[in-house]
Amino acid sequence: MNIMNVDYSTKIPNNVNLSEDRQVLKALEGWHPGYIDWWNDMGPDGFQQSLVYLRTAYSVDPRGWAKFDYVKMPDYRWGILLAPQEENRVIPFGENYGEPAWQEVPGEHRAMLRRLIVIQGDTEPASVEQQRHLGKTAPSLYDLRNLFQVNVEEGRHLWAMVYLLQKYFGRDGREEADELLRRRSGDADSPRMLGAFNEATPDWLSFFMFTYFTDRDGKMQLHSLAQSGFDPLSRTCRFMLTEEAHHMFVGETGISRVVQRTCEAMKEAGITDPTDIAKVRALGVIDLPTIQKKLHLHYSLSLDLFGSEVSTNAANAFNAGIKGRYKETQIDDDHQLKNATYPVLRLKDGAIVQEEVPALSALNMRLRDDFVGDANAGVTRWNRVLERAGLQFRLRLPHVAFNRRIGEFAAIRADTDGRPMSGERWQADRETMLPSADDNRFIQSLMQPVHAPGGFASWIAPPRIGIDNKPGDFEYVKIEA
Ligand code: BYC
Repeated sequence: MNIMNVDYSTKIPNNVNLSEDRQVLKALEGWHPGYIDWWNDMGPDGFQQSLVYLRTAYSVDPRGWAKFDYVKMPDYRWGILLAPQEENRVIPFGENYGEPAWQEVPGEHRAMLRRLIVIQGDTEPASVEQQRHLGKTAPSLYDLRNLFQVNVEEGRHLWAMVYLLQKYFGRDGREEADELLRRRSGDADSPRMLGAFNEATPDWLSFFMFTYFTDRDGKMQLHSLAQSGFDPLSRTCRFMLTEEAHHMFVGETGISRVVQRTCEAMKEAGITDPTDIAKVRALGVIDLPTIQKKLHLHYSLSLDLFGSEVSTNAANAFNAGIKGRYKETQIDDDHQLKNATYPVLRLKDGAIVQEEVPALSALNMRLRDDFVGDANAGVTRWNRVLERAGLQFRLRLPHVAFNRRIGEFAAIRADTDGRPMSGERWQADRETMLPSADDNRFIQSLMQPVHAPGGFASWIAPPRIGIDNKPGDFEYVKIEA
């Protein structure tokens, strides 16, 4: 079989020769009904019989890997796709730097590897659960289709991790695969593993912020795991990144279209003061300060996903050759961090100070810094929309100490500029920094579905180009199939 093309003859499409790997095929086929049950219970609420114009991966060739067609979501071909194996690949960092990459799990690192794969796997179904009610309030068929595209691909990413667990981790891998279908986002007894994946995604502005910021954490983490010396994990993550790009596109263009619509409506009504919230809201668009508050929330939740700034777990994973740095192979150093240091923001006597620490222990911080740089690029593009509209208002990322629950700053309250503040001040000012109940009620009031082809809700501009170059009035979802 050509590794580039996917074998669709087995129940589970794949490019890993499953038809000759009977044991793993059997295990995956055994897991499949539970997955479909989970999809029916916790996947998109409604629309399961609608025809959705979705892309499906049919190859892992970067020059052409997906095809678009109408599919009912439960019939989506969730497959197992790994990027082609690189010949003579070596472990690109850590204590085993330069040795041949592992094709089997190295015994001494088994527990650590399994934990990272389980954490990665846990986030994928969690996001589908968080977004399951959004279909009911989609602002257009275009957006509805994008939501479902993201959802089915997160489902595929779960399959990707489950394949690794079932193929390489025997019985405990199978148990972990079952647990991934058992935990539920936000459940009091059996929550998802990481904080941000237990938060609600109650409206479409949250969805766009989530796909912009939280999926971008996914991008950074997947890049680090794509460097792994455990080759099957590396190849899996490399292909997942191909799909991930669209998810962040949905977020970035989603926010951009919301900002654009607000600017247009303000201009038409002759409103120049963005803080004149009541007047702006009366136009049926989301005022800019509320967009900024949503940004504060989702950015700070996403920062928590990087773990503690100083972490021995991260150092151990790097030393072991299991989890590298963002773009590891492009970094010009010893790839072992023997004598290197890295600047970390820390809390000392209630103040935020910068401190040089051994680079090995600062890998979470470093990845978070890479994330901040990457996230800033989109903010700059949103601000161009504001600039073109002639408004002074600018969106910005808050300080990394703002609203944190993990790491150095979990112990303090700080404002959006990183100035420590008392608990009372925080309570008093909270609603100026984070969405208030009133803000959320207003956003909810705008969440009315628009199902006419080519139609868009009052609060969001149409996209500049359609998916797969389709025209503006294309029926991306045939709701009554
Ligand atoms: N919430 O040394 P520490 C995505 C735990 S998103 C709860 O600080 P470490 C996606 C930690 O487990 C990407 N607990 O950090 C996006 C540890 O517990 P134990 C998902 C947390 O170990 C959108 C303890 O605190 N992928 O793909 O370096 C849609 C001390 O840990 C949290 C990954 O995250 C938290 N936020 O962990 C769909 C990659 N942070 O072991 C998908 C895999 C830390 O002491 N995961 N803890 O019991 C990892 O690389 C690492 O586990 C972490 C940081 C990045 C989470």
